Amino acid sequence: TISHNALKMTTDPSARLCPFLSPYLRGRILLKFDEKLTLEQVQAKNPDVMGGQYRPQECLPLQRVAIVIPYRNREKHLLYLMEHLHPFLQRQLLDYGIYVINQAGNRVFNRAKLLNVGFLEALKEYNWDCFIFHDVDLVPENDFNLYLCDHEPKHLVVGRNSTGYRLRYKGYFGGATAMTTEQFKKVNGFSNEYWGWGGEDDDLRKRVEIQKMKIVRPSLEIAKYIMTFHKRDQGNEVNRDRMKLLTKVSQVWSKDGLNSCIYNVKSREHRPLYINITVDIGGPD
Ligand code: UD2
Ligand code: MN
Repeated sequence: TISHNALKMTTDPSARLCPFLSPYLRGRILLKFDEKLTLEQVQAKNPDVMGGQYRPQECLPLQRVAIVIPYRNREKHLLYLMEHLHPFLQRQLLDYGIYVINQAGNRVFNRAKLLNVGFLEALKEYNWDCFIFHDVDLVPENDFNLYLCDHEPKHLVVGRNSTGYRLRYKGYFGGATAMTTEQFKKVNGFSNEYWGWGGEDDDLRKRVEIQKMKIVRPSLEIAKYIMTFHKRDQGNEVNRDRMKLLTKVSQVWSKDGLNSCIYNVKSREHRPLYINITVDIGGPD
């Protein structure tokens, strides 16, 4: 389903690179969430998104960006994110695709392993340069928060409404992060061993530090998000092993990650607004 437009454009001498700062950016927007919004309405507003992908025709995008969303049973959050993220990414003039990685069954949730699956599966479809690992319930407020990768791993969520728009703690690396395909391979992706809530984002930060990479962040003014209200989900209870796991990162990172990620894809569908991959990732032993 992926056309080879980008390829054609690179061989076309008249093709021009898209600007780093697109003229369509608007800055901070007051986000509204309409209770009655439907998927059909969001689809109708995004006729140029096809099978979860979009690419501007007017210029050659700077990067091919895959957005990967760990998911189970958060329909409303996904709808709001689709409503806001598509126009946001289009204003940034990106060549992008949105992958929703849906955990099959009722076993304990594993955000990090789902994100590894998304990375591996997305690269089977297209030569993505940049990955944005993105919670389903976070909506960016300001389109100057560019969904592009940097020379170092980039943390996109500096502030959220629910925590007074402040960095939660020094080294915090959760919510939404941008890493190039190379950067993510270098750290062997996320650990697959974090079942339930918490710790997996700190584990990734440690992997980044072990590789002597440095986390960068946009300014607070720009990197603001709304997290739509939610309670802790069933099947995603606090992971009591997380502190213990975090003490072992330097010993296990090279054996636990992309190179040990075992899973079974149940279905892959190019829906109008996103690519849905439903996957069985097993459970803790
Ligand atoms: C924080 C982090 C998140 C992650 C988590 C600990 C922020 C903004 N986010 O989120 O990145 O590190 O702590 O694991 O700091 N999900 C589902 N269905 C479920 C459970 C989870 O779709 O049943 C997905 C969904 O994309 C959600 C994400 O996992 O946004 C993180 O789970 P959460 O929202 O319950 O955790 P939260 O808000 O504490
Ligand atoms: Mn959340």
